[in-house]
Amino acid sequence: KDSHLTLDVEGMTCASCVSRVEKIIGKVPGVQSVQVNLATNKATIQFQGSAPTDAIMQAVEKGGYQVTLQE
Ligand code: 9UX
Repeated sequence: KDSHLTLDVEGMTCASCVSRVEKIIGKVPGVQSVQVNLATNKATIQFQGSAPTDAIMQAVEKGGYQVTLQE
Protein backbone atom coordinates (compact mmCIF):
# COMPACT_ATOMS: atom_id res chain seq x y z
CA LYS A 1 0.00 0.00 0.00
CA ASP A 2 1.31 3.42 -0.87
CA SER A 3 0.10 6.52 0.95
CA HIS A 4 1.14 10.13 1.13
CA LEU A 5 1.16 13.09 3.49
CA THR A 6 1.68 16.81 2.99
CA LEU A 7 3.70 19.12 5.23
CA ASP A 8 4.10 22.89 5.24
CA VAL A 9 7.80 23.78 5.47
CA GLU A 10 8.77 27.35 6.38
CA GLY A 11 12.24 28.87 6.20
CA MET A 12 13.26 27.79 2.71
CA THR A 13 14.61 30.75 0.77
CA CYS A 14 16.54 29.25 -2.13
CA ALA A 15 16.62 26.22 -4.40
CA SER A 16 19.38 24.67 -2.33
CA CYS A 17 17.02 24.66 0.64
CA VAL A 18 14.65 22.54 -1.43
CA SER A 19 17.42 20.04 -2.14
CA ARG A 20 18.42 20.01 1.52
CA VAL A 21 14.87 19.35 2.73
CA GLU A 22 14.28 16.66 0.10
CA LYS A 23 17.50 14.94 1.18
CA ILE A 24 16.57 15.17 4.88
CA ILE A 25 13.10 13.73 4.31
CA GLY A 26 14.33 11.11 1.84
CA LYS A 27 16.56 9.57 4.51
CA VAL A 28 13.68 8.88 6.92
CA PRO A 29 12.83 5.15 7.02
CA GLY A 30 9.60 4.36 5.19
CA VAL A 31 9.78 7.33 2.83
CA GLN A 32 9.40 6.23 -0.78
CA SER A 33 9.71 9.61 -2.48
CA VAL A 34 9.37 13.31 -1.73
CA GLN A 35 8.72 16.49 -3.67
CA VAL A 36 9.30 19.93 -2.14
CA ASN A 37 7.82 23.06 -3.72
CA LEU A 38 9.62 26.31 -2.91
CA ALA A 39 6.76 28.49 -4.13
CA THR A 40 4.06 26.86 -2.02
CA ASN A 41 6.24 25.69 0.92
CA LYS A 42 4.68 22.27 0.58
CA ALA A 43 6.41 18.91 0.93
CA THR A 44 4.52 15.94 -0.51
CA ILE A 45 5.76 12.61 0.78
CA GLN A 46 4.95 9.11 -0.41
CA PHE A 47 5.54 6.42 2.19
CA GLN A 48 5.02 2.72 2.73
CA GLY A 49 3.51 1.26 5.89
CA SER A 50 2.62 3.49 8.81
CA ALA A 51 3.09 7.24 8.34
CA PRO A 52 6.59 8.32 9.51
CA THR A 53 5.18 11.74 10.35
CA ASP A 54 6.95 12.38 13.66
CA ALA A 55 10.34 11.22 12.39
CA ILE A 56 10.05 13.45 9.33
CA MET A 57 8.98 16.50 11.32
CA GLN A 58 11.81 16.05 13.84
CA ALA A 59 14.39 15.63 11.05
CA VAL A 60 13.20 18.74 9.20
CA GLU A 61 13.20 20.82 12.39
CA LYS A 62 16.67 19.59 13.26
CA GLY A 63 17.72 20.77 9.80
CA GLY A 64 16.66 24.29 10.73
CA TYR A 65 13.22 24.62 9.14
CA GLN A 66 9.79 25.04 10.67
CA VAL A 67 7.30 22.36 9.75
CA THR A 68 3.57 21.86 10.30
CA LEU A 69 1.30 19.00 9.29
CA GLN A 70 -1.30 19.75 6.64
CA GLU A 71 -4.77 18.24 6.88
MO1 9UX B 1 20.18 28.82 0.31
MO2 9UX B 1 18.64 27.45 2.29
O1 9UX B 1 21.81 29.87 0.32
O2 9UX B 1 18.98 26.78 4.07
S1 9UX B 1 20.34 26.64 1.16
S2 9UX B 1 18.99 29.72 2.00
